[in-house]
Amino acid sequence: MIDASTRSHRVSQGGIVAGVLAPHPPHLVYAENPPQNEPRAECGWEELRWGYERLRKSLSDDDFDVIIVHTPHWRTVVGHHLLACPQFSGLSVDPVFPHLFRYHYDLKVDVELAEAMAGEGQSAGLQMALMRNPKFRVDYGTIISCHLSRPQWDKPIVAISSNAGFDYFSNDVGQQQMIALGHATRTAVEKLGRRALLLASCSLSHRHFTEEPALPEDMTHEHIYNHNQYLWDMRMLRMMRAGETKKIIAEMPDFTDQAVSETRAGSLTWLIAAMNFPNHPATVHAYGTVIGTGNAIVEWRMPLHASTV
Ligand code: 2X7
Ligand code: FE2
Repeated sequence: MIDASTRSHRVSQGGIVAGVLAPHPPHLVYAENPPQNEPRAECGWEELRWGYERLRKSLSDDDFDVIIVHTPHWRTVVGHHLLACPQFSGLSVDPVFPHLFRYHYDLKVDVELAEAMAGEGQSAGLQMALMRNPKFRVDYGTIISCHLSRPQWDKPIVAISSNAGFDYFSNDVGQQQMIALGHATRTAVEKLGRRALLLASCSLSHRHFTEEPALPEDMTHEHIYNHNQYLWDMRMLRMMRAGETKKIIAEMPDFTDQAVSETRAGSLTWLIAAMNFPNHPATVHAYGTVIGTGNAIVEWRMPLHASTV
């Protein structure tokens, strides 16, 4: 039994405050019309956007120092890379949807934490690298998850690339690496006493349409395109709501293949391992499709941080 004084002691020591499955369809930023994004939209994808709104409300009382995000759209062939300059700014354009996402970003990085994570990863036998080029263009997976979770951009971030181990070896090998990276992340956070919000920037099932409607936000075209993949998404969400994260990890290689899922990038496995396989229920803030892909916004509040500070 952990009493209140133990809890606040642990909070002041730092740790993972919450972990979130925080998908990054550029359409969601497009439909929000923030000043940083050039294209303008009328509306669209409300279920998911309102889900992100619920997430932001849920997080608003949390006192976290840093956001750590694992992104599928910064692909690295050799090792796991981390942003490691104090600041990055520039224009991020989605290569597939340049008419929806042209976003002017200006973000700060917790370099000390990035270095500590790289050190812990290396000690665990992983190949790690630090991105020291301040002109490096930050990918849209990082920017969109961070923007939708915390549009104020008032917290430093650490962004982690997705290594191609899943493709070069197998889902099982890729997953083992992501579990090691998750543990290394948690160790670094705790050693430095940071209070961290973790984001796994990925969708679930990934079957999508092949022709875009003339008006991208015309919701009459938006739906699931494959029932089997939808059933897989529902199975994953059921396990999340039941606190069965070990079962999720066990089934992840099959889910990844059969639902052609973006979990192939490793983000969700990393998140679950970093939280040390929680067995309490997650909150599903929303599920919806974007160009037919399945996307869920899911929050695991870590119990030690649930009602403290
Ligand atoms: O990168 C993406 C994605 N993961 C899901 C939906 C739509 C576009 O881009
Ligand atoms: Fe994606």
